Amino acid sequence: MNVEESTLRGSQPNTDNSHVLAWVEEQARLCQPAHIHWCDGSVAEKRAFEEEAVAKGILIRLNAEKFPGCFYHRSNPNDVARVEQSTFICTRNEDDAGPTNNWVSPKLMYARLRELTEGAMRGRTLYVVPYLMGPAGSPMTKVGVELTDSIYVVLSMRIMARMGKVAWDHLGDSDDFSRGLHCLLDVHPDRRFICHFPQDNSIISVGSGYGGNVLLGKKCLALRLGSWLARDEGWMAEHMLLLGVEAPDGRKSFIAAAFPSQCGKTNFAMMVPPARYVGWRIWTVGDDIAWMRPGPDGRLWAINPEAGYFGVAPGTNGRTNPNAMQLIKRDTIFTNVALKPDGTVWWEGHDDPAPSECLDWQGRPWTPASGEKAAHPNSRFTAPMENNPMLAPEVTDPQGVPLEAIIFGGRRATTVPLVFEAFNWSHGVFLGATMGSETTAAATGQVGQVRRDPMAMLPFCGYNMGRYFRHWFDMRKSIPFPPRIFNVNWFRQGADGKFLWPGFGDNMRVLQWILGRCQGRIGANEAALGWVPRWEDFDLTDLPEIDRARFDELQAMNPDEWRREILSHDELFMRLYQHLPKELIFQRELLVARL
Ligand code: SAT
Ligand code: MN
Repeated sequence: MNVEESTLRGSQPNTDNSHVLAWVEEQARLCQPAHIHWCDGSVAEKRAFEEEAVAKGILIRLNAEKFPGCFYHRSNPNDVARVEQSTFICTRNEDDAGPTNNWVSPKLMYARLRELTEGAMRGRTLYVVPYLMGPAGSPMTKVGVELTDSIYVVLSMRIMARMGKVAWDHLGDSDDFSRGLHCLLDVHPDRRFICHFPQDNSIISVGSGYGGNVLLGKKCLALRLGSWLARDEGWMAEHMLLLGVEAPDGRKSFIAAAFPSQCGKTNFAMMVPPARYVGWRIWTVGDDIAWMRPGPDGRLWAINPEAGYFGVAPGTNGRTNPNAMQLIKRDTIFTNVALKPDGTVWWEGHDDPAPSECLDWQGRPWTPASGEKAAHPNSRFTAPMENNPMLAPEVTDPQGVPLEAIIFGGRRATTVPLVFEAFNWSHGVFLGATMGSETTAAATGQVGQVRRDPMAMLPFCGYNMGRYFRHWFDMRKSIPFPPRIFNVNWFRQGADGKFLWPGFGDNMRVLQWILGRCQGRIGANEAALGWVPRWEDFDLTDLPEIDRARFDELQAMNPDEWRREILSHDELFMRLYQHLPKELIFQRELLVARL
Protein backbone atom coordinates (compact mmCIF):
# COMPACT_ATOMS: atom_id res chain seq x y z
CA MET A 1 0.00 0.00 0.00
CA ASN A 2 2.88 2.38 0.64
CA VAL A 3 3.70 2.89 -3.00
CA GLU A 4 0.06 3.47 -3.83
CA GLU A 5 -0.44 5.96 -1.05
CA SER A 6 2.53 7.96 -2.13
CA THR A 7 1.37 7.84 -5.76
CA LEU A 8 -1.94 9.23 -4.77
CA ARG A 9 -0.88 11.92 -2.43
CA GLY A 10 0.46 14.08 -5.19
CA SER A 11 3.26 14.00 -7.63
CA GLN A 12 5.82 16.07 -9.42
CA PRO A 13 5.10 17.50 -12.85
CA ASN A 14 6.08 14.88 -15.43
CA THR A 15 6.52 17.37 -18.24
CA ASP A 16 8.66 20.45 -18.53
CA ASN A 17 6.42 22.08 -21.13
CA SER A 18 6.33 25.64 -19.82
CA HIS A 19 2.86 26.36 -21.27
CA VAL A 20 1.42 23.37 -19.46
CA LEU A 21 3.19 24.19 -16.20
CA ALA A 22 2.01 27.80 -16.24
CA TRP A 23 -1.57 26.88 -17.05
CA VAL A 24 -1.80 24.12 -14.43
CA GLU A 25 -0.36 26.46 -11.83
CA GLU A 26 -2.91 29.12 -12.71
CA GLN A 27 -5.82 26.67 -12.55
CA ALA A 28 -4.54 25.19 -9.29
CA ARG A 29 -4.37 28.65 -7.78
CA LEU A 30 -8.00 29.07 -8.78
CA CYS A 31 -9.36 25.68 -7.65
CA GLN A 32 -7.02 25.30 -4.63
CA PRO A 33 -6.73 21.50 -4.55
CA ALA A 34 -4.95 19.84 -1.60
CA HIS A 35 -2.88 17.73 -4.01
CA ILE A 36 -1.96 17.70 -7.67
CA HIS A 37 -1.44 14.37 -9.37
CA TRP A 38 0.28 14.31 -12.77
CA CYS A 39 -0.99 11.20 -14.55
CA ASP A 40 1.50 9.04 -16.43
CA GLY A 41 -0.99 6.51 -17.81
CA SER A 42 0.92 3.52 -16.39
CA VAL A 43 -0.70 0.29 -15.27
CA ALA A 44 0.63 0.79 -11.73
CA GLU A 45 -1.08 4.18 -11.62
CA LYS A 46 -4.34 2.70 -12.90
CA ARG A 47 -4.25 0.02 -10.19
CA ALA A 48 -3.65 2.63 -7.51
CA PHE A 49 -6.54 4.77 -8.78
CA GLU A 50 -8.84 1.74 -8.79
CA GLU A 51 -7.92 0.91 -5.20
CA GLU A 52 -8.58 4.45 -4.14
CA ALA A 53 -11.89 4.66 -6.01
CA VAL A 54 -13.05 1.41 -4.41
CA ALA A 55 -11.96 2.57 -0.94
CA LYS A 56 -13.93 5.78 -1.42
CA GLY A 57 -17.03 3.98 -2.68
CA ILE A 58 -16.80 5.62 -6.13
CA LEU A 59 -16.34 2.24 -7.81
CA ILE A 60 -17.41 -1.27 -6.85
CA ARG A 61 -15.18 -4.09 -7.99
CA LEU A 62 -17.14 -6.66 -10.00
CA ASN A 63 -16.86 -10.45 -9.74
CA ALA A 64 -13.16 -11.02 -10.45
CA GLU A 65 -13.72 -14.40 -12.08
CA LYS A 66 -16.53 -13.44 -14.43
CA PHE A 67 -15.55 -9.80 -15.00
CA PRO A 68 -11.80 -9.45 -14.41
CA GLY A 69 -10.65 -5.84 -14.13
CA CYS A 70 -14.24 -4.55 -14.26
CA PHE A 71 -15.89 -1.96 -12.04
CA TYR A 72 -19.34 -0.63 -11.34
CA HIS A 73 -20.26 3.01 -10.91
CA ARG A 74 -23.45 4.94 -10.19
CA SER A 75 -23.71 8.58 -11.16
CA ASN A 76 -25.89 11.02 -9.30
CA PRO A 77 -29.51 10.27 -10.36
CA ASN A 78 -29.83 13.89 -11.47
CA ASP A 79 -26.84 13.44 -13.77
CA VAL A 80 -27.31 10.57 -16.21
CA ALA A 81 -27.10 12.07 -19.71
CA ARG A 82 -25.79 14.97 -21.71
CA VAL A 83 -27.54 18.25 -20.94
CA GLU A 84 -28.00 20.25 -24.11
CA GLN A 85 -29.66 23.15 -22.28
CA SER A 86 -26.49 23.59 -20.16
CA THR A 87 -24.03 23.23 -23.03
CA PHE A 88 -22.61 26.50 -24.39
CA ILE A 89 -20.47 27.66 -27.27
CA CYS A 90 -18.82 30.86 -26.06
CA THR A 91 -17.54 32.78 -29.05
CA ARG A 92 -16.88 36.51 -29.14
CA ASN A 93 -19.67 36.97 -31.71
CA GLU A 94 -22.98 35.25 -31.12
CA ASP A 95 -23.31 34.63 -34.84
CA ASP A 96 -20.25 32.35 -34.76
CA ALA A 97 -22.04 29.97 -32.41
CA GLY A 98 -25.18 30.19 -34.53
CA PRO A 99 -28.84 29.63 -33.73
CA THR A 100 -28.56 25.91 -32.89
CA ASN A 101 -26.14 26.45 -29.99
CA ASN A 102 -26.59 28.12 -26.61
CA TRP A 103 -24.39 31.16 -26.51
CA VAL A 104 -22.97 33.39 -23.79
CA SER A 105 -20.06 35.77 -24.35
CA PRO A 106 -16.72 34.40 -23.17
CA LYS A 107 -16.29 37.36 -20.84
CA LEU A 108 -19.54 36.69 -19.00
CA MET A 109 -19.12 32.94 -18.98
CA TYR A 110 -15.52 33.04 -17.75
CA ALA A 111 -16.65 35.29 -14.91
CA ARG A 112 -19.51 33.01 -13.94
CA LEU A 113 -17.26 29.94 -14.08
CA ARG A 114 -14.54 31.65 -12.10
CA GLU A 115 -17.00 32.15 -9.27
CA LEU A 116 -18.06 28.53 -9.39
CA THR A 117 -14.57 27.05 -9.60
CA GLU A 118 -12.84 29.30 -7.06
CA GLY A 119 -11.72 26.98 -4.26
CA ALA A 120 -13.81 24.17 -5.77
CA MET A 121 -11.10 21.55 -5.19
CA ARG A 122 -10.30 22.40 -1.56
CA GLY A 123 -9.32 19.20 0.26
CA ARG A 124 -9.42 17.29 -3.03
CA THR A 125 -6.92 16.09 -5.61
CA LEU A 126 -6.55 17.76 -8.98
CA TYR A 127 -5.57 15.17 -11.57
CA VAL A 128 -3.64 16.39 -14.60
CA VAL A 129 -4.71 14.13 -17.46
CA PRO A 130 -2.68 14.51 -20.68
CA TYR A 131 -4.19 12.67 -23.63
CA LEU A 132 -4.10 12.23 -27.37
CA MET A 133 -7.06 12.21 -29.68
CA GLY A 134 -5.79 10.08 -32.54
CA PRO A 135 -2.96 7.58 -32.93
CA ALA A 136 0.50 8.58 -31.75
CA GLY A 137 2.46 9.99 -34.66
CA SER A 138 -0.53 10.88 -36.83
CA PRO A 139 -0.59 14.32 -38.46
CA MET A 140 -4.30 14.41 -37.56
CA THR A 141 -3.78 13.79 -33.85
CA LYS A 142 -4.55 16.52 -31.30
CA VAL A 143 -3.33 16.88 -27.73
CA GLY A 144 -5.65 17.64 -24.86
CA VAL A 145 -5.01 18.15 -21.17
CA GLU A 146 -7.91 17.71 -18.78
CA LEU A 147 -7.71 18.88 -15.19
CA THR A 148 -10.33 17.08 -13.12
CA ASP A 149 -11.18 16.31 -9.52
CA SER A 150 -12.95 13.07 -10.42
CA ILE A 151 -11.07 9.80 -10.25
CA TYR A 152 -13.88 8.18 -12.27
CA VAL A 153 -13.14 10.66 -15.05
CA VAL A 154 -9.43 9.85 -14.88
CA LEU A 155 -10.04 6.12 -15.14
CA SER A 156 -12.56 6.62 -17.95
CA MET A 157 -10.24 8.96 -19.88
CA ARG A 158 -7.53 6.33 -19.62
CA ILE A 159 -9.86 3.98 -21.50
CA MET A 160 -11.33 6.46 -23.98
CA ALA A 161 -8.10 8.17 -25.07
CA ARG A 162 -4.38 7.49 -25.27
CA MET A 163 -3.55 8.92 -21.87
CA GLY A 164 -0.29 9.76 -20.09
CA LYS A 165 3.30 10.18 -21.14
CA VAL A 166 2.49 9.48 -24.81
CA ALA A 167 0.67 12.82 -24.93
CA TRP A 168 3.57 14.83 -23.43
CA ASP A 169 5.88 13.17 -25.95
CA HIS A 170 3.62 14.21 -28.81
CA LEU A 171 3.24 17.76 -27.47
CA GLY A 172 6.94 18.46 -26.88
CA ASP A 173 7.31 22.09 -25.87
CA SER A 174 4.45 23.29 -28.06
CA ASP A 175 1.55 25.44 -26.90
CA ASP A 176 -0.84 23.62 -29.23
CA PHE A 177 -3.13 21.69 -26.87
CA SER A 178 -6.78 21.91 -25.81
CA ARG A 179 -7.13 23.09 -22.26
CA GLY A 180 -9.92 21.41 -20.31
CA LEU A 181 -11.02 22.01 -16.73
CA HIS A 182 -13.57 19.80 -15.04
CA CYS A 183 -14.89 20.31 -11.50
CA LEU A 184 -17.60 18.13 -10.02
CA LEU A 185 -18.76 20.88 -7.62
CA ASP A 186 -21.85 19.57 -5.81
CA VAL A 187 -23.26 17.89 -8.95
CA HIS A 188 -26.31 20.12 -8.88
CA PRO A 189 -28.21 20.79 -12.13
CA ASP A 190 -28.34 24.53 -11.32
CA ARG A 191 -24.56 24.66 -11.30
CA ARG A 192 -24.00 22.48 -14.36
CA PHE A 193 -22.31 24.16 -17.32
CA ILE A 194 -20.52 22.52 -20.22
CA CYS A 195 -18.73 25.43 -21.88
CA HIS A 196 -16.60 25.61 -24.99
CA PHE A 197 -14.34 28.50 -25.94
CA PRO A 198 -13.28 27.59 -29.47
CA GLN A 199 -11.27 30.79 -29.93
CA ASP A 200 -9.15 29.79 -26.91
CA ASN A 201 -9.17 26.05 -27.72
CA SER A 202 -10.53 25.47 -24.22
CA ILE A 203 -13.33 23.76 -22.32
CA ILE A 204 -14.70 24.24 -18.82
CA SER A 205 -17.19 21.70 -17.53
CA VAL A 206 -18.65 21.94 -14.04
CA GLY A 207 -21.37 20.29 -11.99
CA SER A 208 -21.59 16.94 -13.78
CA GLY A 209 -19.92 13.54 -13.57
CA TYR A 210 -21.63 12.03 -16.63
CA GLY A 211 -19.59 10.80 -19.64
CA GLY A 212 -20.47 13.11 -22.51
CA ASN A 213 -20.30 16.14 -20.20
CA VAL A 214 -16.97 15.35 -18.56
CA LEU A 215 -14.81 13.03 -20.69
CA LEU A 216 -13.60 16.17 -22.40
CA GLY A 217 -11.74 14.46 -25.23
CA LYS A 218 -14.94 13.01 -26.62
CA LYS A 219 -17.80 15.35 -27.52
CA CYS A 220 -16.20 18.56 -26.24
CA LEU A 221 -12.81 18.30 -27.96
CA ALA A 222 -13.24 15.74 -30.74
CA LEU A 223 -16.53 17.23 -31.98
CA ARG A 224 -17.29 20.75 -30.69
CA LEU A 225 -13.79 22.24 -30.66
CA GLY A 226 -12.82 19.70 -33.32
CA SER A 227 -15.41 20.90 -35.82
CA TRP A 228 -14.20 24.47 -35.33
CA LEU A 229 -10.54 23.50 -35.85
CA ALA A 230 -11.53 21.30 -38.80
CA ARG A 231 -13.19 24.15 -40.64
CA ASP A 232 -10.18 26.41 -40.11
CA GLU A 233 -7.71 23.69 -41.10
CA GLY A 234 -9.62 22.11 -44.00
CA TRP A 235 -10.75 18.79 -42.57
CA MET A 236 -13.94 17.39 -41.01
CA ALA A 237 -14.81 16.31 -37.44
CA GLU A 238 -17.90 14.15 -37.58
CA HIS A 239 -20.21 12.12 -35.31
CA MET A 240 -19.59 8.95 -37.29
CA LEU A 241 -18.64 5.34 -36.78
CA LEU A 242 -15.98 3.84 -39.02
CA LEU A 243 -15.95 0.25 -40.18
CA GLY A 244 -14.12 -1.95 -42.63
CA VAL A 245 -15.87 -4.62 -44.71
CA GLU A 246 -13.56 -7.47 -45.68
CA ALA A 247 -14.60 -9.54 -48.69
CA PRO A 248 -13.67 -13.23 -49.05
CA ASP A 249 -10.80 -12.23 -51.36
CA GLY A 250 -9.32 -10.11 -48.55
CA ARG A 251 -10.20 -6.73 -50.07
CA LYS A 252 -11.26 -4.20 -47.43
CA SER A 253 -13.64 -1.30 -47.98
CA PHE A 254 -14.08 1.41 -45.38
CA ILE A 255 -17.30 3.20 -44.58
CA ALA A 256 -18.31 6.05 -42.25
CA ALA A 257 -21.82 6.40 -40.87
CA ALA A 258 -23.51 9.20 -38.95
CA PHE A 259 -26.39 8.24 -36.68
CA PRO A 260 -27.57 10.26 -33.67
CA SER A 261 -26.75 9.03 -30.16
CA GLN A 262 -28.45 5.74 -29.23
CA CYS A 263 -29.32 4.84 -32.83
CA GLY A 264 -27.02 1.84 -33.05
CA LYS A 265 -23.61 3.19 -34.11
CA THR A 266 -21.78 0.83 -31.77
CA ASN A 267 -23.82 -2.18 -32.92
CA PHE A 268 -23.33 -1.32 -36.58
CA ALA A 269 -19.59 -0.76 -36.13
CA MET A 270 -19.24 -4.21 -34.54
CA MET A 271 -21.71 -6.08 -36.72
CA VAL A 272 -21.33 -9.81 -37.32
CA PRO A 273 -22.62 -10.75 -40.81
CA PRO A 274 -25.26 -13.50 -41.11
CA ALA A 275 -23.99 -17.05 -41.54
CA ARG A 276 -24.55 -17.05 -45.29
CA TYR A 277 -21.86 -14.38 -45.74
CA VAL A 278 -19.06 -16.91 -45.69
CA GLY A 279 -15.65 -15.24 -45.64
CA TRP A 280 -17.04 -11.74 -45.06
CA ARG A 281 -15.89 -9.89 -41.97
CA ILE A 282 -16.64 -6.51 -40.44
CA TRP A 283 -13.79 -4.72 -38.68
CA THR A 284 -14.39 -1.86 -36.26
CA VAL A 285 -12.33 1.28 -36.71
CA GLY A 286 -14.46 3.51 -34.47
CA ASP A 287 -17.96 3.63 -33.03
CA ASP A 288 -18.64 7.35 -32.46
CA ILE A 289 -16.27 9.90 -33.97
CA ALA A 290 -14.42 10.24 -37.26
CA TRP A 291 -11.84 12.85 -38.20
CA MET A 292 -11.56 13.00 -41.98
CA ARG A 293 -9.25 14.79 -44.36
CA PRO A 294 -8.47 14.66 -48.07
CA GLY A 295 -5.48 12.46 -48.84
CA PRO A 296 -2.78 13.04 -51.47
CA ASP A 297 -4.55 10.45 -53.66
CA GLY A 298 -7.71 12.57 -53.82
CA ARG A 299 -9.75 10.29 -51.60
CA LEU A 300 -11.17 11.13 -48.15
CA TRP A 301 -9.24 9.47 -45.31
CA ALA A 302 -10.50 9.01 -41.75
CA ILE A 303 -9.14 8.25 -38.31
CA ASN A 304 -10.92 7.33 -35.11
CA PRO A 305 -9.52 9.77 -32.55
CA GLU A 306 -10.70 7.65 -29.61
CA ALA A 307 -9.23 4.57 -27.93
CA GLY A 308 -12.33 3.11 -26.28
CA TYR A 309 -16.08 2.75 -26.46
CA PHE A 310 -18.66 4.54 -24.34
CA GLY A 311 -21.54 2.34 -25.40
CA VAL A 312 -25.20 2.10 -24.43
CA ALA A 313 -25.76 -1.01 -22.27
CA PRO A 314 -29.53 -1.66 -22.53
CA GLY A 315 -30.36 -3.79 -25.55
CA THR A 316 -26.77 -5.03 -25.89
CA ASN A 317 -26.74 -8.82 -26.05
CA GLY A 318 -25.35 -11.80 -27.93
CA ARG A 319 -27.72 -11.23 -30.85
CA THR A 320 -27.53 -7.45 -31.20
CA ASN A 321 -23.79 -7.18 -30.59
CA PRO A 322 -21.84 -10.37 -29.83
CA ASN A 323 -18.47 -8.59 -30.15
CA ALA A 324 -19.46 -6.01 -27.55
CA MET A 325 -20.54 -8.80 -25.19
CA GLN A 326 -17.02 -10.24 -25.57
CA LEU A 327 -15.17 -7.02 -25.13
CA ILE A 328 -16.99 -5.85 -22.01
CA LYS A 329 -16.04 -8.95 -20.04
CA ARG A 330 -12.71 -7.38 -19.07
CA ASP A 331 -11.30 -3.99 -18.05
CA THR A 332 -14.69 -2.28 -18.32
CA ILE A 333 -16.41 0.34 -16.19
CA PHE A 334 -20.20 -0.06 -16.09
CA THR A 335 -22.24 3.01 -15.19
CA ASN A 336 -25.88 3.02 -14.05
CA VAL A 337 -26.66 -0.59 -14.99
CA ALA A 338 -28.13 -3.06 -12.44
CA LEU A 339 -25.85 -4.86 -9.98
CA LYS A 340 -26.55 -8.53 -9.21
CA PRO A 341 -25.79 -10.15 -5.84
CA ASP A 342 -22.96 -12.22 -7.38
CA GLY A 343 -21.08 -9.07 -8.42
CA THR A 344 -22.12 -9.22 -12.07
CA VAL A 345 -24.24 -6.77 -14.04
CA TRP A 346 -27.55 -6.79 -15.88
CA TRP A 347 -29.70 -4.51 -18.00
CA GLU A 348 -32.93 -4.62 -19.92
CA GLY A 349 -32.33 -6.58 -23.11
CA HIS A 350 -29.46 -8.63 -21.63
CA ASP A 351 -29.05 -12.29 -22.71
CA ASP A 352 -29.62 -13.44 -19.13
CA PRO A 353 -33.17 -13.42 -17.81
CA ALA A 354 -34.04 -10.69 -15.32
CA PRO A 355 -32.46 -11.51 -11.96
CA SER A 356 -34.92 -12.46 -9.21
CA GLU A 357 -33.31 -9.69 -7.18
CA CYS A 358 -30.61 -7.07 -7.68
CA LEU A 359 -29.84 -3.44 -6.98
CA ASP A 360 -31.09 -1.01 -9.59
CA TRP A 361 -29.09 1.85 -11.10
CA GLN A 362 -29.87 4.00 -8.08
CA GLY A 363 -28.80 1.29 -5.62
CA ARG A 364 -32.33 0.39 -4.59
CA PRO A 365 -33.45 -3.25 -4.17
CA TRP A 366 -35.14 -4.34 -7.40
CA THR A 367 -37.16 -7.39 -8.46
CA PRO A 368 -38.95 -8.11 -11.75
CA ALA A 369 -42.13 -7.05 -9.93
CA SER A 370 -40.75 -3.57 -9.23
CA GLY A 371 -42.35 -2.23 -12.38
CA GLU A 372 -39.38 0.03 -13.14
CA LYS A 373 -36.27 -0.36 -15.21
CA ALA A 374 -33.34 -1.90 -13.34
CA ALA A 375 -30.77 -0.19 -15.56
CA HIS A 376 -31.07 3.44 -16.62
CA PRO A 377 -32.00 3.65 -20.34
CA ASN A 378 -28.77 5.62 -20.92
CA SER A 379 -26.59 3.32 -18.79
CA ARG A 380 -23.18 2.71 -20.36
CA PHE A 381 -20.11 0.55 -20.62
CA THR A 382 -16.67 2.15 -20.96
CA ALA A 383 -14.26 -0.33 -22.49
CA PRO A 384 -10.89 -0.23 -24.23
CA MET A 385 -10.94 -0.86 -27.97
CA GLU A 386 -8.05 -3.37 -27.71
CA ASN A 387 -10.53 -5.84 -26.24
CA ASN A 388 -12.65 -5.79 -29.39
CA PRO A 389 -12.07 -9.13 -31.16
CA MET A 390 -12.79 -7.39 -34.49
CA LEU A 391 -10.70 -4.25 -33.95
CA ALA A 392 -9.39 -3.14 -37.35
CA PRO A 393 -5.58 -3.19 -37.32
CA GLU A 394 -5.72 0.06 -39.35
CA VAL A 395 -7.02 1.88 -36.26
CA THR A 396 -3.46 2.82 -35.29
CA ASP A 397 -2.43 3.78 -38.83
CA PRO A 398 -1.41 7.46 -38.73
CA GLN A 399 -2.92 7.99 -42.21
CA GLY A 400 -6.28 6.45 -41.28
CA VAL A 401 -8.46 4.60 -43.76
CA PRO A 402 -9.80 5.67 -47.21
CA LEU A 403 -13.58 6.00 -47.36
CA GLU A 404 -15.77 4.52 -50.08
CA ALA A 405 -19.11 5.56 -48.60
CA ILE A 406 -20.69 7.87 -46.06
CA ILE A 407 -24.02 6.82 -44.62
CA PHE A 408 -26.55 9.08 -42.89
CA GLY A 409 -29.29 7.53 -40.81
CA GLY A 410 -31.87 8.52 -38.26
CA ARG A 411 -34.45 6.73 -36.16
CA ARG A 412 -37.70 7.12 -38.07
CA ALA A 413 -40.87 5.08 -37.58
CA THR A 414 -42.29 6.38 -40.88
CA THR A 415 -41.48 8.25 -44.09
CA VAL A 416 -37.82 7.32 -44.65
CA PRO A 417 -36.98 4.18 -46.68
CA LEU A 418 -34.51 1.49 -45.60
CA VAL A 419 -31.83 2.67 -48.04
CA PHE A 420 -31.25 4.99 -50.95
CA GLU A 421 -28.26 6.64 -52.56
CA ALA A 422 -27.67 10.33 -53.19
CA PHE A 423 -27.28 11.43 -56.80
CA ASN A 424 -24.01 13.22 -55.98
CA TRP A 425 -22.10 14.94 -53.16
CA SER A 426 -24.35 18.04 -53.08
CA HIS A 427 -27.46 15.92 -52.89
CA GLY A 428 -25.76 13.85 -50.20
CA VAL A 429 -25.00 16.96 -48.16
CA PHE A 430 -28.69 17.88 -48.48
CA LEU A 431 -29.67 14.42 -47.16
CA GLY A 432 -27.33 14.80 -44.20
CA ALA A 433 -28.37 18.38 -43.51
CA THR A 434 -32.08 17.54 -43.45
CA MET A 435 -31.77 14.33 -41.47
CA GLY A 436 -34.46 13.88 -38.84
CA SER A 437 -34.45 11.51 -35.91
CA GLU A 438 -36.56 10.63 -32.89
CA THR A 439 -34.92 11.84 -29.67
CA THR A 440 -33.44 9.24 -27.30
CA ALA A 441 -32.34 8.95 -23.67
CA ALA A 442 -28.78 10.02 -24.54
CA ALA A 443 -29.75 13.59 -23.69
CA THR A 444 -32.11 14.72 -20.97
CA GLY A 445 -35.53 15.72 -22.27
CA GLN A 446 -38.47 14.15 -24.03
CA VAL A 447 -37.82 10.87 -25.84
CA GLY A 448 -39.38 9.93 -29.20
CA GLN A 449 -39.90 13.38 -30.77
CA VAL A 450 -38.74 13.79 -34.36
CA ARG A 451 -36.29 16.66 -34.61
CA ARG A 452 -33.87 17.78 -37.30
CA ASP A 453 -30.43 16.51 -36.41
CA PRO A 454 -28.19 17.51 -39.32
CA MET A 455 -25.41 14.98 -39.87
CA ALA A 456 -26.22 13.76 -36.30
CA MET A 457 -24.25 16.85 -35.23
CA LEU A 458 -26.98 19.08 -33.78
CA PRO A 459 -25.68 18.70 -30.20
CA PHE A 460 -22.04 18.63 -31.29
CA CYS A 461 -21.37 21.25 -33.94
CA GLY A 462 -19.13 23.88 -32.33
CA TYR A 463 -20.05 26.72 -34.68
CA ASN A 464 -22.78 28.13 -36.86
CA MET A 465 -24.59 25.20 -38.47
CA GLY A 466 -25.20 27.14 -41.69
CA ARG A 467 -21.46 27.63 -42.08
CA TYR A 468 -20.96 23.98 -41.22
CA PHE A 469 -23.10 23.07 -44.25
CA ARG A 470 -21.01 25.50 -46.32
CA HIS A 471 -17.90 23.65 -45.15
CA TRP A 472 -19.39 20.32 -46.30
CA PHE A 473 -20.04 21.74 -49.77
CA ASP A 474 -16.59 23.35 -49.91
CA MET A 475 -14.79 20.16 -48.94
CA ARG A 476 -15.85 18.61 -52.22
CA LYS A 477 -13.33 20.83 -54.01
CA SER A 478 -10.42 19.16 -52.25
CA ILE A 479 -11.76 15.60 -52.67
CA PRO A 480 -11.54 14.63 -56.37
CA PHE A 481 -12.70 11.09 -55.54
CA PRO A 482 -15.33 11.60 -52.85
CA PRO A 483 -17.10 8.75 -51.08
CA ARG A 484 -20.64 8.09 -52.29
CA ILE A 485 -23.38 9.16 -49.89
CA PHE A 486 -26.29 7.02 -48.70
CA ASN A 487 -29.27 7.35 -46.41
CA VAL A 488 -30.53 4.46 -44.26
CA ASN A 489 -33.31 3.92 -41.73
CA TRP A 490 -33.27 0.69 -39.71
CA PHE A 491 -36.27 1.79 -37.67
CA ARG A 492 -39.23 1.97 -40.06
CA GLN A 493 -42.40 0.43 -38.62
CA GLY A 494 -45.37 -1.33 -40.17
CA ALA A 495 -49.01 -0.55 -39.46
CA ASP A 496 -48.77 -2.94 -36.47
CA GLY A 497 -46.07 -0.76 -34.88
CA LYS A 498 -43.44 -3.48 -35.36
CA PHE A 499 -40.08 -2.85 -37.00
CA LEU A 500 -40.17 -3.87 -40.65
CA TRP A 501 -36.46 -4.60 -40.88
CA PRO A 502 -34.62 -7.07 -38.56
CA GLY A 503 -31.52 -4.87 -38.32
CA PHE A 504 -28.27 -5.79 -36.54
CA GLY A 505 -26.36 -8.51 -38.47
CA ASP A 506 -28.85 -8.32 -41.32
CA ASN A 507 -27.75 -4.74 -41.96
CA MET A 508 -24.94 -6.55 -43.80
CA ARG A 509 -27.41 -6.91 -46.68
CA VAL A 510 -27.76 -3.14 -46.89
CA LEU A 511 -23.99 -2.76 -46.70
CA GLN A 512 -23.65 -5.25 -49.55
CA TRP A 513 -25.90 -3.13 -51.72
CA ILE A 514 -24.03 0.02 -50.75
CA LEU A 515 -20.67 -1.53 -51.64
CA GLY A 516 -22.10 -2.93 -54.85
CA ARG A 517 -23.04 0.62 -55.80
CA CYS A 518 -19.68 2.11 -54.76
CA GLN A 519 -17.79 -0.48 -56.78
CA GLY A 520 -20.02 -0.16 -59.82
CA ARG A 521 -21.17 -3.77 -59.58
CA ILE A 522 -24.93 -3.19 -59.49
CA GLY A 523 -27.46 -0.87 -60.99
CA ALA A 524 -30.32 0.92 -59.26
CA ASN A 525 -33.59 2.63 -60.05
CA GLU A 526 -33.72 6.39 -60.24
CA ALA A 527 -36.45 7.62 -57.91
CA ALA A 528 -37.55 10.94 -56.44
CA LEU A 529 -35.41 10.53 -53.33
CA GLY A 530 -32.31 9.13 -55.02
CA TRP A 531 -31.06 5.83 -56.40
CA VAL A 532 -33.05 2.97 -54.88
CA PRO A 533 -32.32 -0.77 -54.89
CA ARG A 534 -33.97 -3.08 -57.39
CA TRP A 535 -35.60 -6.08 -55.77
CA GLU A 536 -33.47 -8.48 -57.78
CA ASP A 537 -30.19 -6.85 -56.64
CA PHE A 538 -30.96 -6.92 -52.95
CA ASP A 539 -29.82 -10.02 -51.07
CA LEU A 540 -32.65 -11.35 -48.90
CA THR A 541 -31.67 -15.04 -48.91
CA ASP A 542 -32.60 -16.75 -45.63
CA LEU A 543 -34.88 -13.86 -44.68
CA PRO A 544 -38.27 -15.30 -45.63
CA GLU A 545 -40.13 -12.65 -43.62
CA ILE A 546 -38.98 -9.97 -46.07
CA ASP A 547 -41.10 -10.87 -49.08
CA ARG A 548 -41.64 -8.61 -52.04
CA ALA A 549 -44.54 -6.80 -50.37
CA ARG A 550 -42.55 -6.14 -47.20
CA PHE A 551 -39.55 -4.96 -49.20
CA ASP A 552 -41.78 -2.53 -51.09
CA GLU A 553 -43.16 -1.30 -47.77
CA LEU A 554 -39.63 -0.78 -46.46
CA GLN A 555 -38.64 1.18 -49.54
CA ALA A 556 -41.95 2.99 -50.04
CA MET A 557 -41.89 6.72 -50.69
CA ASN A 558 -45.21 8.27 -49.78
CA PRO A 559 -45.51 11.71 -51.46
CA ASP A 560 -47.83 13.07 -48.75
CA GLU A 561 -45.42 12.09 -46.00
CA TRP A 562 -42.58 13.63 -47.98
CA ARG A 563 -44.43 16.90 -48.51
CA ARG A 564 -44.81 17.10 -44.74
CA GLU A 565 -41.17 16.13 -44.31
CA ILE A 566 -39.99 18.89 -46.61
CA LEU A 567 -42.14 21.43 -44.77
CA SER A 568 -40.49 20.35 -41.55
CA HIS A 569 -37.06 21.00 -43.09
CA ASP A 570 -38.14 24.62 -43.33
CA GLU A 571 -38.11 25.08 -39.60
CA LEU A 572 -34.36 24.42 -39.55
CA PHE A 573 -33.69 26.27 -42.80
CA MET A 574 -35.45 29.38 -41.49
CA ARG A 575 -33.40 29.37 -38.31
CA LEU A 576 -30.19 29.04 -40.28
CA TYR A 577 -31.29 31.27 -43.12
CA GLN A 578 -28.56 33.86 -42.76
CA HIS A 579 -25.78 31.42 -43.58
CA LEU A 580 -27.70 28.70 -45.34
CA PRO A 581 -25.87 27.66 -48.53
CA LYS A 582 -28.02 28.22 -51.60
CA GLU A 583 -27.23 24.70 -52.74
CA LEU A 584 -29.56 23.44 -50.03
CA ILE A 585 -32.44 25.55 -51.32
CA PHE A 586 -31.78 24.32 -54.88
CA GLN A 587 -31.68 20.70 -53.70
CA ARG A 588 -34.96 21.22 -51.93
CA GLU A 589 -36.53 22.66 -55.08
CA LEU A 590 -35.26 19.77 -57.16
CA LEU A 591 -36.74 17.30 -54.70
CA VAL A 592 -40.09 19.08 -54.72
CA ALA A 593 -40.04 19.01 -58.52
CA ARG A 594 -39.29 15.29 -58.59
CA LEU A 595 -42.13 14.59 -56.16
O1 SAT B 1 -23.08 10.74 -23.64
S1 SAT B 1 -22.20 10.84 -24.80
O2 SAT B 1 -22.33 12.18 -25.39
O3 SAT B 1 -20.82 10.60 -24.44
C1 SAT B 1 -22.65 9.68 -25.95
C2 SAT B 1 -23.62 10.21 -26.92
O4 SAT B 1 -24.65 10.76 -26.52
O5 SAT B 1 -23.38 10.10 -28.15
MN1 MN C 1 -22.14 9.76 -29.87
